[in-house]
Amino acid sequence: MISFKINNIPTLFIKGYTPADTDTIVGFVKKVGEPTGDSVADSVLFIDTPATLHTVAAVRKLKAEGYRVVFKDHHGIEAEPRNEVEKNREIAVSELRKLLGKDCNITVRSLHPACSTLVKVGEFKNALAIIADPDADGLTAAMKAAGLSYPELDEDAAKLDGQPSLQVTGTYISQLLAKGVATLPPTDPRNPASRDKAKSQLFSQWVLAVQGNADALANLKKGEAAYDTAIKLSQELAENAREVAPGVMLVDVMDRLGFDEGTLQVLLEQKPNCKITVVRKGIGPIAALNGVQYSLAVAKSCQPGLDIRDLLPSQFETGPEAGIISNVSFLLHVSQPVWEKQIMPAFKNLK
Ligand SMILES: [Mn+2]
Repeated sequence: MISFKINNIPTLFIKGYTPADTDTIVGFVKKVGEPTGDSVADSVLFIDTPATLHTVAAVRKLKAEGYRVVFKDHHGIEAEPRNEVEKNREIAVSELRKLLGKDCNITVRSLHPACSTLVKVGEFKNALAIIADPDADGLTAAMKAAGLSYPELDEDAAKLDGQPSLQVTGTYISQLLAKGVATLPPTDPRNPASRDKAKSQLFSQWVLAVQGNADALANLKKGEAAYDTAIKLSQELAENAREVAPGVMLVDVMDRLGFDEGTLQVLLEQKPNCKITVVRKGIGPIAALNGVQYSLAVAKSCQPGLDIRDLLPSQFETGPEAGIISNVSFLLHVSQPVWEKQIMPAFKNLK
């Protein structure tokens, strides 16, 4: 759990994925303050947090306690729901619209690549609390809502929330955040707090650096050196990539640590005829259960036009246990059995 004040507003970074997350959100807000009957001072902004049944439960509890909840997000489903997660997303979105009315603005990523574009600078500077997605998009959107911004923030946020190859292409300050995120310790199921602790430090340092704090900026620059080392390792790995199907470039990084996935992806995409990049790795939510995870991404030049979920059956189970995770059309993560039984044969059907 990551929380700190942004421009004096207590901000909690969390995904509402479990009943415990519901309790954490409600507990956080209640600890910050009791409702007073003032619609501004009682406002709790949810921003960039995907609508789930657990976020709905948190919103419902907060409303019942007398808080005003404003929900702004860009994880709406763009087409027909294709799996349980997407079906539940649609249910959760319609519940939130019913509960919140005009205080609910859930849109789609193609219209709002960054959630910062859903708020005006300082629109929630007198709010009680902010609940944000624990990533760079949630951070930048929460900052802008709280009244801390800079001219290029929206464009930076869209890049930070885009595919890995875009993430380090923003302004210098934005690059420092992207590079910091890229070199965070990986999610370790045996020590889940280690990544959160490092991320919390990075986020809070970055908020200070944006405000011109020299020490924070110096700390972020130290992180840049670690990133440079990661770039060199990525270059070595890219040299060992194999074309496993026409236009599909795979690199195995199972025993490698400290490389940068965004850079690796860019280097793979630069190989002749590359349509899809694949990284076979030992970290990630599927790898945490099965030991191995294949992370597939559509090369930038093939987007839009190629929906990577077309490699899957029309209805599919999703989640780490099912060995399939895909939230957007250009990214897909699968287990070793799904890779062998489903994905490899399906490459034949790629146009
Ligand atoms: Mn986002």
